[in-house]
Amino acid sequence: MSETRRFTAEQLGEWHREGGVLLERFFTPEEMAPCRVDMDALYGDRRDADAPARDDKEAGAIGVFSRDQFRNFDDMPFDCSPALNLLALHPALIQLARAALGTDSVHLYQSHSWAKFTGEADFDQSFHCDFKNHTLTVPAESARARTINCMIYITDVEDDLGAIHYVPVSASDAVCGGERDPFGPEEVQAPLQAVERSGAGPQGSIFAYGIDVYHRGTNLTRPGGVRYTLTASFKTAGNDMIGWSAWPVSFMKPWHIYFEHCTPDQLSCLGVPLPGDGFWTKQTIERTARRWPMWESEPYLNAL
Ligand SMILES: O=C(O)CCC(=O)C(=O)O
Ligand SMILES: [Fe+2]
Repeated sequence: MSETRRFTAEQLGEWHREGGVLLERFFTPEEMAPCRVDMDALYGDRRDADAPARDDKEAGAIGVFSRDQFRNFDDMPFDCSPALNLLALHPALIQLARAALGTDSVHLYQSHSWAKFTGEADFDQSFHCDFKNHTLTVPAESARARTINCMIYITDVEDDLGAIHYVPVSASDAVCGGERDPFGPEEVQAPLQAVERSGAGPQGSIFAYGIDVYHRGTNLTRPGGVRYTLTASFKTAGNDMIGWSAWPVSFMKPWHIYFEHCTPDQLSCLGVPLPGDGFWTKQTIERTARRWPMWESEPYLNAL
């Protein structure tokens, strides 16, 4: 893959050291424009431009998770154009995941779109780590057994538009030592908040983090505000500790978009073996071609 790297060694070093890094303008405005159109098509009619910002907490209280924060949240694939559907499999993102995890063999295990509108909910959350719903164990220490979790900003994500807040690993270690409680106990909330950073960034940026990083969603307070994001989470292929989506479960969704538009490399991130893999025989290729008629089977046939 001859994709130009869109991240520096310093940024990758920060991700390894501190667990989270903001990669500003990773995607171009040209790449983002059709994704924004897709998000509007999927969620735009849910917006109430006149809704006042909600703040369900008492003054100074810590945020809480609530169901209404997730009202406009959906797992890939999406009923829209290929632009948003293929964003999580962009070659530059796959390259980032491979570099971070230190392996060529990565799988996309989670990708969801999420629309947040001012007033739809109080989006303030308490500090937590995402390993609660990505593994039954705990975050790994070795890079290869970790995950890289990317939040892609399809709109500008400014501080009054619900920017994620996070605590770099060195700062949270100073508060909690090596302790990581996925739910974030009450006694660490205020000290973590004192050292939190904002992940605010312009459209096309990525906040790349790990499941061991304390972070929280924040409220949208701008009148008529909207925040669109897409998640893309990668693991090393074969890391059975990590999970979220079993892609075939959503077989009624438009998977044909992927078979029509993805390269073999992109498909491999969904668990479709690469050309040359022992799975591919004349029969498996013929059956796959019948199932997905727009699939380009030639590279697979050529590698037999
Ligand atoms: O959307 C965000 O900014 C963060 C949300 C979050 O951390 C979560 O729901 O686990
Ligand atoms: Fe989270």
